[in-house]
Amino acid sequence: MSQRGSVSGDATFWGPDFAALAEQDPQIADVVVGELDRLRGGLQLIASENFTSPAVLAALGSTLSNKYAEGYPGRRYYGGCQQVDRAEEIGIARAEELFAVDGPDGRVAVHANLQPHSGASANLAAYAALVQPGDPVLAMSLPHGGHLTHGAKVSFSGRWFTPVAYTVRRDTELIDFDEVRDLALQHRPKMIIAGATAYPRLIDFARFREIADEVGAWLMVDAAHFIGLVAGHAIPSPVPYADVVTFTTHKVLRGPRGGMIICRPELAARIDKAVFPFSQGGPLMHAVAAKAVALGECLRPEFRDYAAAVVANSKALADGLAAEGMRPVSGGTDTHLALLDLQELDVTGAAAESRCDAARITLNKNAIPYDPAPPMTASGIRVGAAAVTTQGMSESDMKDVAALISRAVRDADGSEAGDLAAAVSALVARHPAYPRPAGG
Ligand code: DSN
Repeated sequence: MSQRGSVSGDATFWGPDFAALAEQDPQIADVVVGELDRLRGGLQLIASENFTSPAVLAALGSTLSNKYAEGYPGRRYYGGCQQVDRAEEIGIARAEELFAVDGPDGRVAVHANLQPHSGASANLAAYAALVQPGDPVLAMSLPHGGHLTHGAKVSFSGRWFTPVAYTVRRDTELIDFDEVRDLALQHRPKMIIAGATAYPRLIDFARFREIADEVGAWLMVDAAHFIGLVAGHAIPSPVPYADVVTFTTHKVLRGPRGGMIICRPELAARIDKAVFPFSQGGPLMHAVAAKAVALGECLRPEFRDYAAAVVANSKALADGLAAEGMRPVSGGTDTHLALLDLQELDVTGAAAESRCDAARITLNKNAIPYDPAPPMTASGIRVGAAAVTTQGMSESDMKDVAALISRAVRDADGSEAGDLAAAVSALVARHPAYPRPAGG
């Protein structure tokens, strides 16, 4: 088989050419190389990040970036969309195959929209499709792990709609379903949102569905964080319960930066119109093609192994950090991420983030439930296992990672940063991200 596999057409490929960038614009080439070095040389533990494959990156860097394609496959406002139509059709078919679920009466079909530019854009489109300005929307409080688009006053969601926030219980740090139901009965929301950015546990979608049905609300699941685990069959799917599922494609799912929506087929036209023309113009067809590539990767059996390994590594990391004196919020994790309370160590989340940064460990400060500290200081850190699992680390590596984080977090004067950075480099060298080709 040739290097180009079974690709038809002109054999002269024209795609990302790093040498051309280096020659034409050394300043930006230096940024690109610097970022690759950062990824290769450190530990990437931000729970919302991952390492995309070279195939995804090639689609992103392709000439599909040039094409205007307002509309949907076969119904565009521009000519010349034959090729981008194929990319979007392939991606939609893969998404529909990946996220359809088995119900009591056979496969439950879904509709997919690959055009949202981001998770926030996907959420805006879901609001636009299902609710009216001013409507009450019930979603998780941001400081308890929600998202800006779940009703924060600084976002469209808090300004144009009437947000009502549910929280987690103080004792268990789990979603308080008694409160969710009470708030739903009191405020009669038109939409309930399940999903979070810093909630380490499984979400009971059936319970959310019951409450939504009781008050006649739509159920939207913002699955951005965990959709990759759903795609890999590592955790239960929200699809049987939700009217609409929104997500990003770049977290555990391991695709390009972007958004997507899955919905029940009867909502397809509403969702599609809410994405284009209501809230977006031309889709980013290079990103749509890259999403198709990632969805193809998710359909392979090895993605299930990957998703299971992410959860195993995340649990091992949370356990390791607990053994080092950091308290996992809710007692642990069922997913790709853990939230750690550092109050016992008397170290703020902000200090921990910058101390880890000095040791080449990238993670983020994060509010914990009922956090006494302001968000830019925070009392916790959030860690995720998606990227380290992609680079081949295992549960035993997570013990080493936890020990390195612990030393870094306690390194108040920075005296250990050099030694720690060297230890991090040695660890990641055993599992290189974006490995250099043999002889390269
Ligand atoms: N900013 C993302 C995260 O880190 O969780 C959510 O949008």
